[in-house]
Amino acid sequence: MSLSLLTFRSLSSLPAGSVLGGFRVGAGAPPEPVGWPLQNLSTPVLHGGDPLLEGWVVPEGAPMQAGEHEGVAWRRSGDLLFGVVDVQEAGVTPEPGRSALQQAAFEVYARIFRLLDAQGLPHLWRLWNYMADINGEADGLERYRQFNMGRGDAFEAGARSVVGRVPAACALGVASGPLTVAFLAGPTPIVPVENPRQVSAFLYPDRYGPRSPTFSRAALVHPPGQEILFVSGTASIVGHQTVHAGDVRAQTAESLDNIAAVLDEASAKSRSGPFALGDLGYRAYVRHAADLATVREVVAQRLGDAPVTYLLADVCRSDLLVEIEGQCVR
Ligand code: 3EB
Repeated sequence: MSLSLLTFRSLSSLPAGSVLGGFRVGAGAPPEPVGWPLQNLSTPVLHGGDPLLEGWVVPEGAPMQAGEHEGVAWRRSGDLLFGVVDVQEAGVTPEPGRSALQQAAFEVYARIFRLLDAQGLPHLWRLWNYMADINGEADGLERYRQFNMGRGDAFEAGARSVVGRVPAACALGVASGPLTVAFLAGPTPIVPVENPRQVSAFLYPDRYGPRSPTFSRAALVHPPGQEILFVSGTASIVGHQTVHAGDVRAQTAESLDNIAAVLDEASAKSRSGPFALGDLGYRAYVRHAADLATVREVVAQRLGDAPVTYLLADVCRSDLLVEIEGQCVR
């Protein structure tokens, strides 16, 4: 069995029988239901083809189970499971002291953990988190920080560690839509990778919010016979501080320096050999469409011909202008 990430031009061109789940990103109207878990992001693709259609696929004829569990749409092949859950904040009833987004984040993650426990696949490998108005303030706290509180509470309620062996992730803002979380899970723990240039996100000091974010800088995961490296969303942060505020060119270069440092650490832990910048496929999230040309110029210098999709999205600190993530599937 071998898992791969494919890019498609139209949803109908997907070999539906072999898709675990995937992503549709673009400015246009959301698609009709496709019969497999699809994370839809209503945000423009700035470069790389709008809409972006990506699917995690297994070989034709591989076993496939599917279901829905407390609103989590999932598909499973062997011991690999991909799921998507969307929650409208307006539809949740916050517990006293919790904001709607905090409650939504808690419920999303609590449902994911219950599903994974029921499936006997307890290990989250990679999370894709998107929400509206991520930098907006409500009830005196930035919404991203509210999300972190709900997520962290759910990890603890689900008996998961909030430090150390935590999944790779990204968390971005889009103009509108529900809190949407996609995930890939499996039977084995991740091998966590941190960045010596950065404080681990799960150890950020409380000036960045009451609960630290719950993610590793990268995760090595091992489907049967394979190794996949997921590099989490990576930004212009050194130590725990944003550097190069207001300078998108320098932020892009710093983000790539951070990814290079993460790849060095991942290479030391790899079963499949070292990782170079050119070995990965990337998504770059750009806050201001007008910065696209600058970001692309720096990326092209460093990444050469590696595939990069550019999306319009808000990064989770208001002074960050760009965030880049990637994966290498072997
Ligand atoms: C950072 O390094 C930038 O909250 O899941 C990157 C990746 C970021 C994941 C998350 C946040 C998350 O802190 C932000």
